[in-house]
Amino acid sequence: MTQFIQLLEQGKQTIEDELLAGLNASCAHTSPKFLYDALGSKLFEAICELPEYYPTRTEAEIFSRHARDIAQSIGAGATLIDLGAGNCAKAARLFPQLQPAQYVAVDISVEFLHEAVSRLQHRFPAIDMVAVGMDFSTELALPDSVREENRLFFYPGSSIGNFMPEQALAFLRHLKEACTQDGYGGGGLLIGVDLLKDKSILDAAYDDALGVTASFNLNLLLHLNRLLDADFDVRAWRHRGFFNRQLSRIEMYLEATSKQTVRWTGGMRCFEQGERIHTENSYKYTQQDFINLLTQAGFNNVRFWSDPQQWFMVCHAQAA
Ligand code: AVI
Repeated sequence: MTQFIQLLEQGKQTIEDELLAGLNASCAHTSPKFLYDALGSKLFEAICELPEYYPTRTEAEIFSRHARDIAQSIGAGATLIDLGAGNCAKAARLFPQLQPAQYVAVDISVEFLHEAVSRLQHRFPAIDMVAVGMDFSTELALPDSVREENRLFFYPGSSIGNFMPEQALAFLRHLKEACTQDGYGGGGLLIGVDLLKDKSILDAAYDDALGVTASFNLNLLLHLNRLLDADFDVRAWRHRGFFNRQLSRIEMYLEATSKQTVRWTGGMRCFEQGERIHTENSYKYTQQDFINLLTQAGFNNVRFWSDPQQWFMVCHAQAA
């Protein structure tokens, strides 16, 4: 029977403190995790369907083209831990080839996982399943019912790109430790990584013609209004998303289109016309730079698969 477990959720005060520290900083900023309220998650799903947003379909092509090879590299009987599982669709496509012994779906709230994991358990009754609600970017202590043998962390979609490189390294190190804790070996990491490419392709992917990415970014203001009881006027802001070559990253901002004062619980800030809130980075790696990062984090025997244009790669790295 599937287990559903919610671990400690961040308290309202912690969330407010984090947001206010960012909004009051000289260069205002917010963590990308605040882009994903219920509407933000739907808008992100829509982004994944856009012609300009190549990562989702390119990664899916790599998985379907190389499924056998990837499954062989991993071996059967893994404890498949899906970080940011959402609708669980990406992991589910691997089940027939991979034949995991246990599937662990992890997302920020176990509520998001209920329907998807229940449906999946029905389709694959022989696989033991656990759904866990936790913020895995800050904490990786999994419940006792998660098997310690042969842990394979699955982190697709190039979400690793949303960490600063030093945070990405620290996160990868944590994953490596979580694979090998208590002397268990045999585990590893299966990860999707977006690769460095032409600026024009990257710019279009994060500033699409339909304006879906703009809506995704602007929706953050509605989320902030709810979280902070703030009065951001969405119409007084615009989306900016572009590739910064020097830092090898997409930068997303919300830019004030006029001078304005925004009020929130216990404070306010005056934004000048053109002043920005930095809402997301999305780092783009070269194959070699990312493999080096995995090695620095303690992983070894890295194998990778890419598409013919080399726009994206999927890596399997061993922990032991
Ligand atoms: C979730 N993450 C990998 C996406 C990315 O490409 O960095 C988020 C995103 N932001 C704008 N478009 C997509």
